Amino acid sequence: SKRTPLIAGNWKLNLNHLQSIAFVQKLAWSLQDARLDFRTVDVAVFPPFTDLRSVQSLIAADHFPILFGAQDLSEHDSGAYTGEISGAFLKALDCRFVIVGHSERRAYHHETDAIVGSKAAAAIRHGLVPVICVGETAEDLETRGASAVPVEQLGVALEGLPEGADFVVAYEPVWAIGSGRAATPEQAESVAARLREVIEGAMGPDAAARTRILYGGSVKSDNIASFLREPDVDGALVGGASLVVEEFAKIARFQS
Ligand code: G2H
Repeated sequence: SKRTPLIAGNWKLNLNHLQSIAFVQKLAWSLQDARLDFRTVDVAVFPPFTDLRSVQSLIAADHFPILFGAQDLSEHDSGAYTGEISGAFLKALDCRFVIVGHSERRAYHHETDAIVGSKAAAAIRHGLVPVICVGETAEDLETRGASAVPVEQLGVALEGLPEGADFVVAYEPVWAIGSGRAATPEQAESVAARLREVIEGAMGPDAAARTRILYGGSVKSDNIASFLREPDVDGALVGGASLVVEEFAKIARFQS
């Protein structure tokens, strides 16, 4: 595809700020030793908020070609919202990306499609690239098929985005997350292709051609290449396997 693949490591609630420095350093060295051509793939990590400053400093000091982002943001820009982190704060830390609407936040923090849409809009407002997560549960899959819920979720999330907005979509079937049971490449492709149509309908053909759609859910070094061979899958959002340096480095090197 004409789109540069994106390999994104979602650390979730793992690695404190000290561990994050050692991890990113080892990852960068491993990728440099392997002579990864960073012009052919974007590699990004998504640490907890409290790690971002350390990761930013390390990457800037050593000129590591690794991108980073946060796992969530507030839909608000400032004010009396105890415990929240705004897009402006993330931008000030040089975050490129921010994940919005991960299924764990939808499930445990009651984030609705509308909230996820507001968060995506907040990200854009602050010059961040939202990684908009969508995906069906096992029950959705049984009752409505694979694509109905992700299509609905993405439709709502795109409603508030301005024309020309730069965003990424991550298709993560909930039944495949952390379960060791990844979707097949064919399943991922069929939903990704539908999501690309949703992007085209909402944002136009240029956006549809340009926007990266990732697959997420039990991605590992031994299945990554099969997903990336699909025409509408442009990368992966990786959880568990992103926490082991050599494994994540292998995933980033899926082309070699
Ligand atoms: C899905 C994925 C990363 P895992 O949540 O976002 O996690 O790779 O552990 O299934």
